[in-house]
Amino acid sequence: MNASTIPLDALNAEVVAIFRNVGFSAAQAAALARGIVAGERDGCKSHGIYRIAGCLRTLKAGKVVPDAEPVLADTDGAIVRIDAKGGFANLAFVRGLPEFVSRTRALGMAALVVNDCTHFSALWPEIEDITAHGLAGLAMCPSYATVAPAGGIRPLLGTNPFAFGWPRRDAPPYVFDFATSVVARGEIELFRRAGDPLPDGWAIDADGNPTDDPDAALAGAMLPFGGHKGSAIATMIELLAGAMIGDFTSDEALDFLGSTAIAPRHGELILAFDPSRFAGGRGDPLARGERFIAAIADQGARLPGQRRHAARARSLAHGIKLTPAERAELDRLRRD
Ligand code: NDP
Ligand code: PYC
Repeated sequence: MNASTIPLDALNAEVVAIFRNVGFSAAQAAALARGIVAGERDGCKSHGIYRIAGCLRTLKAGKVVPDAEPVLADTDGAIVRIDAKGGFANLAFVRGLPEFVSRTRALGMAALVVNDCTHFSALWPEIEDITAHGLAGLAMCPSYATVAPAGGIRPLLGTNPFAFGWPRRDAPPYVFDFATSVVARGEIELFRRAGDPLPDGWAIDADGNPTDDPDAALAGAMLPFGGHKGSAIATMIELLAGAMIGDFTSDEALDFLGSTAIAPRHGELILAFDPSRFAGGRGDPLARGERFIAAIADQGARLPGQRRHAARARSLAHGIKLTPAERAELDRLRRD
């Protein structure tokens, strides 16, 4: 069978129907589908429809609240806090965004703290929602313990994603978004599904020996990117987006869930900055950013996000390509 193509809105309707079928509220289902379809649209398969089955397993295990209504805390100052009430982070972010943007404009910078959320998503959709308002943003969260600290052999850190966005006037925003492990765990799971060996340097087995076997890697530990440097950034995320915001660190999240087969539960920390307020009249920060970004591209180097935006343009023009296995999985999930 050949790959099939599906328009974005048709895929969105299918994904919403899958979540509604098993009891997610309309608001939760819409927010989940938006993230998953964005992943497929932008060629980010590790956080696209492949994640739906994990969301449904999380529901079956009783570890996510399918009709949670996030609650915005009554705070003032720079910290906007939203309690996801055990639902997925996606809807909590949507609900917290307007107050977060308005507080950032009023104060020059603000933080959105999301507590008690279940989280499986890529962070770039949230970052793009911030840059769309002309603001710069940083987002981070723990995950569950699957990564050994540099020099160690046992999982302790999560794959802890870290994302940054800078707004641009006449181009898509500069956005990077990466796991602080060598790759996202979802990527290793896709290698296992395909029966392919892992590249060197991604993981160690349960005895601490380097391995290219996805099963041994998933039973052992993944490695941080950049050795001690990635390990330190992942630790910073545990401290800021775990301990500091009163939510689970990755080892606590794994203890709570008892499994990496379902989506992790923890919090998330998102920071936003108003560049014009920071510049304080000392030049136009977006124009200066533009000069710097152009100097990168002038060397022939590609910008982070460039591959995603090219994939997005193709998807918007021609629809989203699904492999036969992906098409079959969607059909199976709709019947379940
Ligand atoms: P990748 O290594 O695929 O990409 C990381 C970033 O680097 C992207 O912004 C990418 O841009 C950019 N990039 C890649 N190659 C180049 C290059 N040659 N030159 C310039 N920039 C480049 O991502 P990961 O596997 O580390 O993470 C994938 C996703 O997994 C992320 O979206 C992350 O949020 C998510 N994740 C979520 C977790 C969670 O707990 N919720 C946990 C871990 C990861 P581009 O996209 O354009 O290729
Ligand atoms: O791909 O590492 C990952 C991941 C963990 C939780 C969500 N995504």
